[in-house]
Amino acid sequence: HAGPHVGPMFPPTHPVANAPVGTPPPTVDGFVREFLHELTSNQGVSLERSTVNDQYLALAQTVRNYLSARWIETQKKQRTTRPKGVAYLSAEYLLGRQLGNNLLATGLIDIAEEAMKQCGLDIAVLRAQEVEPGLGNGGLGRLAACFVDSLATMNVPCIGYGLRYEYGIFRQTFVDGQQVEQPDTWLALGCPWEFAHPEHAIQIDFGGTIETYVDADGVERTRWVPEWNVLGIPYNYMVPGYLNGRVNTLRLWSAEATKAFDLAIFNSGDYAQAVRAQTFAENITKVLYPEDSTPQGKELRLQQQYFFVACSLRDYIERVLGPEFDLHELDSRIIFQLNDTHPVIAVPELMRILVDLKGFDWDEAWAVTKKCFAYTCHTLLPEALEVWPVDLLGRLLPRHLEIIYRINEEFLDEVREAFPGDEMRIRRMSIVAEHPARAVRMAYLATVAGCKVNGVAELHSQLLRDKVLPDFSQLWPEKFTNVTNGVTPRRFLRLANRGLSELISSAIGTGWVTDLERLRELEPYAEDAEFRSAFRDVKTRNKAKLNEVLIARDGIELGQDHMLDVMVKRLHEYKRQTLKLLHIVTLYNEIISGRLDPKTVTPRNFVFGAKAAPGYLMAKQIIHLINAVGSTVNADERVGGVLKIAFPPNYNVTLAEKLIPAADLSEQISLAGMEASGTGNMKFQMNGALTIGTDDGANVEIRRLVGDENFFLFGMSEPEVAELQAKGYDPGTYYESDRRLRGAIDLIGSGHFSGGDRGTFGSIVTNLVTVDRFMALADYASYMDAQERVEKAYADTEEWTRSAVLNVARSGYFSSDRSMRDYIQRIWGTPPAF
Ligand code: F55
Repeated sequence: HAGPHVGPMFPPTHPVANAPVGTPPPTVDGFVREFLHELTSNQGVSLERSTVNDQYLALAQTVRNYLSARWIETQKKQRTTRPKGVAYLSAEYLLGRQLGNNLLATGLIDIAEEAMKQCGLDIAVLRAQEVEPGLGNGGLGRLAACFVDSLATMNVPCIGYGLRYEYGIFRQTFVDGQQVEQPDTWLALGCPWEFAHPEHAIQIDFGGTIETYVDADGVERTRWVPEWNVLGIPYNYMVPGYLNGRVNTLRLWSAEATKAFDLAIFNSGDYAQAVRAQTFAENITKVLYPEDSTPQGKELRLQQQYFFVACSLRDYIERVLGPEFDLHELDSRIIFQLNDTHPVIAVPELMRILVDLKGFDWDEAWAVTKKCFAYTCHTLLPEALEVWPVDLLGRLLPRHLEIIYRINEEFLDEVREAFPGDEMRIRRMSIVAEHPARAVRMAYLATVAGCKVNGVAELHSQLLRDKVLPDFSQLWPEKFTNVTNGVTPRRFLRLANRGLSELISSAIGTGWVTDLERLRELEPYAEDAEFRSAFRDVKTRNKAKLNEVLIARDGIELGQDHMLDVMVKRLHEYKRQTLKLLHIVTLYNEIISGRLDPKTVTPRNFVFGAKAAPGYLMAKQIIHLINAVGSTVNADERVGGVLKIAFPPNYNVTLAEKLIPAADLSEQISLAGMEASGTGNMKFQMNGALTIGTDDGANVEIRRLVGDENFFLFGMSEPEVAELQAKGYDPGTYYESDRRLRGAIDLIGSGHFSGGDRGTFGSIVTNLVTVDRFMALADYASYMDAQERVEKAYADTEEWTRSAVLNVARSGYFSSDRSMRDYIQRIWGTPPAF
């Protein structure tokens, strides 16, 4: 199963693997000394006078010192071996807290804990001080963070390129149950993990015009005469491999005003204007756009995309490869992996560099470019596919637009040749759409330019071929492939669930941390009553820890000894948080109307976590409804506390690390054919939760691996959805014919959860009964059935635990290490290139 052997996969390690070569292994005393040194020299305070933030920063500095020596070594080695590397281009990295991960990667967890104890400090308190860098929206950004972790751990050279947003994903608060966004000031107390390099600033141009001229050889050429520019400042972050001594780089770009730009204005005497120029430039990396499914066609967003991609290409070509390198061989040293279409403007940028700046002729440049990019698609929703209006693109990047036109012309000639006379096909496939307005379809550009196109789970890749890009997969079937997503077991099992990790290691050793398929060796332990009991103890302790966190964080008290049923993910209609609500409201309605005795109901905590895009009104109303149902049900004495609903605000990576290890049941209930993959589903499985889910995204593969008897499947399959859609879907018929469903919807519509006001949730109700784009009502009955099966199964504690252990044992496939092996094999080219 291991696939190609990538370098020395997990070379033998120093006891503290990321300590500089030749240095003695760190000791608690040494660690204390270095910590106190950092506290006094960097924070300028004594231990007695220091704040928790001082202590956190000094501890982070101490760990960072251990890593930086290996980081420098990794780079030095790469400068001599010159391996082919991956440049992962992603507008988002949802990293989560760094301190715990870096302690784990260096093997310093125990030493640091003891050292802090000797200083009279609790390391848990220091770790809790860190504000996570939330530089992403959700699954796509977290995937990028998992991938760079895996590449470092697998000893694969990789640079992650992205944007250093000053404000990451907004901090969510609830006011009267409604989402209110607060700015995420993650840098306010200082970020000890970044290395700023203003001396390596890169100038990036925008706007202006293009002109033609005749060069020294009498060849007519084009050049871009830009109108304005900004500086890109690189901020480097260390990406340590797990106990292997490699430290890769994540390079995030921050925008500043260029000197030339503001000096000119200063000299003209307009000081205020010069300051405005500064602000204008800094705007580019000010804030992460919080839309995760409907890209905002805003000029600033395109500026962000071009800014980071142009910085990254220049950085790799000029600084990593250097002026001596023959760019005809570019693909021998790099593959640019496009994380969705956000970085696709890199394609015309590379063409511009090669043709306008390096003197390549067009065909030569295109031959190189086509080999250097690969494209990963993360969606199936039509409204999520990025298109850029031609007038906007032409205003900001006139030369790039011209290059895109030429790429399109030559591509359409190829299509004409393959399908003579098929003008409809030409129009369908054109990179430039004509209606409703002229616009560039970025997914098409990525598909034309990429050497490979992949989806993120088997079903998704199939639907990508058949439904999103059918003409392209017909033209180039070999271009299309699948790489099923994965998650890093270091953060989401070893770090987040120390209890389970230790239990696993006591049974099968520690090899699983870097070779997750070895969890298979746990299968026999599912039959071992003692192991199962230990497994339950771990869950119970994780639940207790979660309770502590939720009380401290939000004052939320969960029910004791309840099943923990968790639905955490972005709020979107296709993910169907409303279906989950209909289940809860049904149980509640049956109880208060006397048809269901609460004493016969399995006590359950229902935990939600979800941010809504600020402009997505329906999603915000659903959040409001979850909170309203929560406060009503939790307060209703007739329920007797058997149903508890908790919706802690501001779900993020840090909270995920607390929730997932405590969960019994994982809710993965999207309409089949809508969730590209899901990655939360994998994290829950890995931590021993059972899944209730549809046949969607990676759920399909999870169920195949764990077996039907260990998975609660419900709902229509994707072909059944398509069929119902085709014959015409009418949610009203389901509403009319199902008493419990009608009861639940009517209760919401009655104002029961809104102080008697029928208007508050009126639009949710109307939408469900008349439109229901994602067919929650069609899957309701099947979902309720599946939930009954869950209740029955949960009642048999031993059987449930057996299933939970098997879920863990069969989760090895979902390590992002395996995803990275698949990318290497199917997309990037196999070693020894790396
Ligand atoms: C962010 C910005 C824009 Cl403009 C569009 C989408 C997003 C985004 O965050 N998408 C996203 O998270 N997609 C998810 O990617 C995951 C990783 O592949 C999948 O598991 C998940 O199914 C998909 O929805």
